[in-house]
Amino acid sequence: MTRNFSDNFLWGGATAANQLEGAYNEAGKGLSIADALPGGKQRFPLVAKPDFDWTLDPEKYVYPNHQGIDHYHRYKEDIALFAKMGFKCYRMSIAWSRIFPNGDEVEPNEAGLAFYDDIFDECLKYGIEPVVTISHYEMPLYLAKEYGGWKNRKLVDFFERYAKVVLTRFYKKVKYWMTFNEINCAFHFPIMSQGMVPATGALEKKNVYQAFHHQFVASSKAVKIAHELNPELEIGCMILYATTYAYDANPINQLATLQQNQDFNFYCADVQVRGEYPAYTQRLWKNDGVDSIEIADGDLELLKENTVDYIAFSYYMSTVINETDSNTEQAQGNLIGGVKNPFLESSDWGWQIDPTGLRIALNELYGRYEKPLFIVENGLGAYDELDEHFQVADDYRISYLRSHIEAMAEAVNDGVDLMGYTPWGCIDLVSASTGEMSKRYGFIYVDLDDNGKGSGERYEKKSFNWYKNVIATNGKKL
Ligand code: BGP
Repeated sequence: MTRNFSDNFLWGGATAANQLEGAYNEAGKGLSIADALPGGKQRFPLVAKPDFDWTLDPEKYVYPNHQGIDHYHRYKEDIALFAKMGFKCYRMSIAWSRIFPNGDEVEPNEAGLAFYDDIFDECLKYGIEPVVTISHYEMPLYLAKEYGGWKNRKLVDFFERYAKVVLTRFYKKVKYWMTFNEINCAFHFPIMSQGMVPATGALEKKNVYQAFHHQFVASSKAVKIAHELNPELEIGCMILYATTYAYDANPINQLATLQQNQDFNFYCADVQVRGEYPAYTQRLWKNDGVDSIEIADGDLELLKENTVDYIAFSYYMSTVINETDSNTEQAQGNLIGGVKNPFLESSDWGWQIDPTGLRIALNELYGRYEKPLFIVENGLGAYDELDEHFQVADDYRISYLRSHIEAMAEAVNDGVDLMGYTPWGCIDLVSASTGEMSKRYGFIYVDLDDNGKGSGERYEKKSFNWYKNVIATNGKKL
């Protein structure tokens, strides 16, 4: 028996404010942490240095997030293109620093709110359902610099105020929400989602676990606000999921794989979905040399009473664990690496391509939580070439997406409740890990290079029509 994707399946695409809006200092917007990240492959090595203190140095570096793809001024054209593809939904994020420029103000910036009103109206005009991430790697820079990021409990109050403002303002226009993008990525790189760098304690695990706790509490507060506004609102957690294989049948590698799954893939979702810290928490903290963290009175009740409605996740690749042989070849990855898998091909950036891993991920997540799942990021970062006819023959992208959608369909046949699919970077945008424009994911080509030079014009790639057809046939014609 072949099942179909549900009739209301949410086909769409995904972006994040800091990677496409630009206009980084317009209409009262404050700087976000993303505005302080230099462009190029040096991005993460630079910000991981012990002396990185968020100081901008425009003489030395380019800051591609300042300009993004100028979506702030061109959003009508961009959303019209999404509509042309037949998007049912559009996953995007609100830039916190547009609403609260420093993060600790009492009153929001009306110009920022008005901008998102316009964006949502534009989407709704075409029948596109907005799916909104409240915080996607773009907390106000001031909160990172002056308060030391999420290890500081004060952030809970600032986030609560921000979440309350945006939920209250937009809940009649936006039904689907997520709190923190890839919350678990902080295990590897606390700068993006916790706003902490080595100079402010990012290397001390206790700070990372403390920051996670504050984010869990903040997330639950947002869930509470949303459900009080309207119980029909759906608000999810969002994790980075990397299907994890043991290198071989050696029980040592099998155990390490089980623990890697608990520690990286499940820890945050366990708290946000089940409402309590999982049984392996003490083992995990102890492995990282942490005895305890501060938990305020009422926190655990709040977590228990305000769990998420669905699990959103990003899936780009799988990873392999080998504890018994340190000489195995290493792979690159989406903030995580691991051992190279001899059975898989890799992208131009060394991320291992594994559609079957997506079917496994869907089954693992659904088996564990039995809550609806939403794939809110997936896709292939590749070098594209615009030819003299302004066309891009991105057959490699079509083939990547086709194989992943096939895997999704199989997972639906397996019984998984899947709400939707929003491939990452549906329009080319600035890469999160390297700040490059040349790492492209989109169905729409944007004529800008790594230095932000180019016409900025938009062109439909070959994958544009392909995806349009996928949506029109509800995933039947791939
Ligand atoms: C995820 C992030 C996105 C996005 C994507 C692709 O980790 O949530 O913001 O950028 O990965 O990564 P990159 O841009 O580094 O290729």
